[in-house]
Amino acid sequence: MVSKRTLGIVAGGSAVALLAATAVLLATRPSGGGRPATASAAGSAGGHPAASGAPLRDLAAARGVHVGTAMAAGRLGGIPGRIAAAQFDSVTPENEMKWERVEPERGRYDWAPGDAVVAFAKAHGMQVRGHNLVWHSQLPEWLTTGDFDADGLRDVMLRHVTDEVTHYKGEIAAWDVVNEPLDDDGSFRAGLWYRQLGASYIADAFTAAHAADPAAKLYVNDYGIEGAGPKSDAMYELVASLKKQGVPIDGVGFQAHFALGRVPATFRATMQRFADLGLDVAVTELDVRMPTPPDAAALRRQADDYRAVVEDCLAVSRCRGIAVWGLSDATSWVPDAFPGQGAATPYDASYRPKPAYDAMWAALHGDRG
Ligand code: 9MR
Repeated sequence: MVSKRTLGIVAGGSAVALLAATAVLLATRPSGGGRPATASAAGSAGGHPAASGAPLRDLAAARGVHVGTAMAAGRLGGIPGRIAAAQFDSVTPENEMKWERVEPERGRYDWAPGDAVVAFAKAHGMQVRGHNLVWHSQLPEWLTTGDFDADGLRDVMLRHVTDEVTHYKGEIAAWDVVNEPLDDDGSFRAGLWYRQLGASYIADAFTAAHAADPAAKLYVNDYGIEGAGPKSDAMYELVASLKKQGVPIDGVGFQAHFALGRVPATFRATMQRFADLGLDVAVTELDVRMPTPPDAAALRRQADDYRAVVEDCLAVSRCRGIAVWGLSDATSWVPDAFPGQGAATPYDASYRPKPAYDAMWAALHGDRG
C-alpha cells in the first residue's frame, strides 16, 4: 500500500521504544513468526500478529497517520506502559489535563500528572494530544459554585486556557480546546459556559489557545457526530461558521464511542464532509462496547468495527489518526458508565491483544478484509 501522506509524522522508532517493544514481546509473546493470524477469542498471545509483526505505530507512520491511546498518569509503568510505548505513537492523558485536575483551586495549578504523561511521551517518541481545555464536565467546585458574572467567568476561562496552553507550549501536537459543546439534538449544550456566555465562549477559547501556542493544532471534539444526523449537522454548521469568522480552528475530533455493530456507515463520508471545509479530522476516543462477558462472535464483530473505523480514517486524506480510549479492558471507563457492558478496547483485561487489535493491525497494514 502506498502511504497516502508523508507529512507531519512523528518518528516511530526511538531506541527506547524499540527496547520497550522487545520487552513487551518477550513478556507476552513466547512464540511467533510470520504475520497475524487472528487471535483467539480469549486473546491468546502465542503466535499472535503483535508478536511477530511490526507494531501499530510503524504501520501507522507508513500510512501517514498517528495511532494513539488514552493513558492515565498512574499507569505509565509496567505492562501498560510498555505496550503503549511499543505500539502507539500518540498519547492522550485520560484525565490529567482536565480543569478539575489542573486548577483544583482558583489560580493554583497542579501540572505534575500532566507533566508525567508528557515526559512519558517524550521518552518514547510519541506525540501528545492535549485533552481538554473547556468542557462542561470535570470542573472544580470553585468554578461550578462560584458566583461569577459573564465578564468574570470569561476572564477565568481565558486565563485558564492561556495558562495551560502556555505551560505546555511546544509539547502538545493538538489540543481539544472545546470538548462536547453540543447536545444530542444539535443544540448547544446548556453547561456552565453556554449558559453564562452563550456560544461566543467557543471562539474565545480557540483564540486564546492559539495566542498561547500558535503551533498547536486546535480541535473541537465531540461524540455522536460520526454519522448523519442533527448533532453532526450542528457541528458542521458550528465549525463552518468558526472558519468563516477566521477563528483559529484546525480540526474536528470524532470521539467514536460506539456500541457493538453501530459504527455509522456514513462515518467516512462525514469525516470527508468536515475535511472539505479545510479542517483536519481525527478519531480521538475509539472504543466499541458490548455486553460482558463477550463471546468469540462478539469479539469478531468488534474487530470488524475497529477495522471499519481505521479504514475510514485512512480513506480520508485529512484524517490525522486514530486513538483508542483506554489501552485495555482492565481500565476502560465503559463498565462504570454502562453497567453490564465493557470489553471495549483492543486489549483484554490481562493486556492480551484481542481480535480488535488484529483488525487495527490488518487495516493499517493494508490487508484486504
Ligand atoms: O475516561 C474518562 C474517565 O476516566 C472519567 O471518569 C470521565 C469523566 O467524565 O471521562 C472519561 O473520558 C471522557 C473524555 O474525557 C471525553 N469523552 C468521553 C470520555 C468517556 O467518558
